[in-house]
Amino acid sequence: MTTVKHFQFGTPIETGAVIRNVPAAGSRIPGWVQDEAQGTLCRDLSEDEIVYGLGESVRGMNKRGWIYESNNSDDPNHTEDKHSLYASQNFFLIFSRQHSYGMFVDTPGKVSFDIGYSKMDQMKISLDDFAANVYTIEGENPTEVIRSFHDLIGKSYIPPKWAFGYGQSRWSYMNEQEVLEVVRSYRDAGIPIDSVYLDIDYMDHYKDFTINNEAFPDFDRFTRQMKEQGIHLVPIIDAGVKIEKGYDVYEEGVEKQYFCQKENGENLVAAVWPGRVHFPDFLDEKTREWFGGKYQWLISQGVDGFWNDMNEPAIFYTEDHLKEVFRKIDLYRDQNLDIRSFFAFKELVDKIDNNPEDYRRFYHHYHGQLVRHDKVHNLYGYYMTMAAGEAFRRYSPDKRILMFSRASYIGMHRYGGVWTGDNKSWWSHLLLSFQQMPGLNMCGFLYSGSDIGGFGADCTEDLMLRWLEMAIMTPLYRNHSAEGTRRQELYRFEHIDWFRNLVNLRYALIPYIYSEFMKAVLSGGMYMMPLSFVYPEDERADRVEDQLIVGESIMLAPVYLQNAVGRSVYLPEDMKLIRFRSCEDYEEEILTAGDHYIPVALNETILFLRKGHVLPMAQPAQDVEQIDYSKLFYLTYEAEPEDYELYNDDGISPVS
Ligand code: MIG
Repeated sequence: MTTVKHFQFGTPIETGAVIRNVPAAGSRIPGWVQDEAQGTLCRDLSEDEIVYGLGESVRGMNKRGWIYESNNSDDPNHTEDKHSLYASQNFFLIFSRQHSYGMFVDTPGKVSFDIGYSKMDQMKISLDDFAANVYTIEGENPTEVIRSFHDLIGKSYIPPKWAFGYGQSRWSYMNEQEVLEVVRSYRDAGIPIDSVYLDIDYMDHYKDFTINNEAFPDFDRFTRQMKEQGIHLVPIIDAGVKIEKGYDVYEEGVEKQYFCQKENGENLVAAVWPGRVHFPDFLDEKTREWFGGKYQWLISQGVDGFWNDMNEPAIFYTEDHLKEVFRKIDLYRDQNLDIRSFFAFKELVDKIDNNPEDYRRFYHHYHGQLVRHDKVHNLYGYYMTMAAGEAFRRYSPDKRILMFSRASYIGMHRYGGVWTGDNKSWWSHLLLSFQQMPGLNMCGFLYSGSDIGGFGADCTEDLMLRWLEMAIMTPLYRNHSAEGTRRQELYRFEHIDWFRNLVNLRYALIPYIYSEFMKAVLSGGMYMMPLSFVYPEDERADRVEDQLIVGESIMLAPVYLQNAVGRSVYLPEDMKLIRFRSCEDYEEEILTAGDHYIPVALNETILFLRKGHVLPMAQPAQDVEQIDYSKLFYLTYEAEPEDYELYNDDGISPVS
């Protein structure tokens, strides 16, 4: 049994995140000290309370000890000192062995969550505007609370099944030949693959919904040719629309007033990849319908997956701000630049991108009102993805389309998944991306994952191996990297057989991964969760930061340190260790509850099978469609294969 309550204070701006009507029970939240003048909510935290959630934020699974700020930011340096990443997922769960308490602070503006930063035993939520819909959920255990929350916000987006296969991405594969070479190299190496991602250079001068015809002379034919080889091409879509005479998307947008305007009614001129752009006003229904319809142009050419980028939105500069900067720089021209003035001078250019002032320069048409962008900033990526999601329902009612986004807010989880953006090829980010998964799941984003191998910086072979092992059950399984970094397609490394075995193992696990993912979505539950969700009575379990439960049968405990040849693992109960070198070459060993040091060589993946549970597995296949469900085999630990309830479907038809 859970108790869901709704409180409303101030005049909150609607977000659309909550789909179930819970009448507001007043404006004072029991158990919290509310200070309207300060715009804060405070509550003490007892020593045994753990705070989970807040989506893809920095630091560990237990969020205590830092300030997290919901302010969607295009910041590619995900270091511990940051407060905001790309998403605002304002749900957290306070867990103790006695009770679980969830809270969703539903407001589209800036919110900060000081979780034991100012005072170690206190939590303080601050809102820029003291107006919000707040939902609290009390229950006996975390699983119940999460189900109740997901019931409130609606089920997670479901991708096509092929989107659980391996994806290869790079900024950018420049043309048809490069894509063909990637596919051929994977096939030659015998490494399974289902998708190749097209980054910004597939477009003509970074114009959304165009194709560079020199690089891809017959895109329609090419996508279909790829499809015949079992490969889905997944193009990127950016938020900004290039300002260019004769470009239809730009001209239609200007004519029909689909773009965000400034106070004086002119369209805002900002800049991203193509130079000057306008931002579609995704908060306006008519703009969504129009922009969403544009995806259809690519769908009609055989595309069945997209990723939405730069939708915080990222801003290099606005024209107005740029002018100001030039004017100000000039004031320094004849000065003797000393310590203060030099840095002030330097900052003028350094702080030009994603500048807070720029987010106050433009407006949205939202529910019949003009709303300044900063008040609804965190909804922009959500509504862009909603535009696509609504269009997919219109134009592709019989077929699921892959969609994931960089910026997000709770509510977007019904239209697409997320990836965690521009991480780095760092060991610390391998661990970070593991720890981000349960927070994302709690907030409803079940289809998610990180750039495997790391986006920025140079990837090494051992890091790539460990990352693929860590992510072996992560729904989105995509290797992506930035321009200028070391190439990290798997066939470029030395031990191709290790990579082949590893990705084969991923494919062998897809029946389980898909089954558990779908069951979690359909029941409103979690797919990847902290140990305390399964062992709430175990006081060691809730302090474990580097192990997760995936579905009903498996515990993961990846190796995440450079040069480590094993790791310590805590078992809350007896478990069966399965050590895979390949799908055929594996060993099973029963381990008793407690602490163990487990050696794990670079080419090994370890899984822990829970007692009384089953792990269904398939023979490896070169792509998801070829997985043969008639040849499943089962690893068991004090259970029979029949004890496992396998969910399966055609992987394409929409499921409601
Ligand atoms: O910041 O399109 O996060 O995945 O490769 C660069 C180029 C813009 C950011 C995305 C990244 C993508 C890149 N984009």
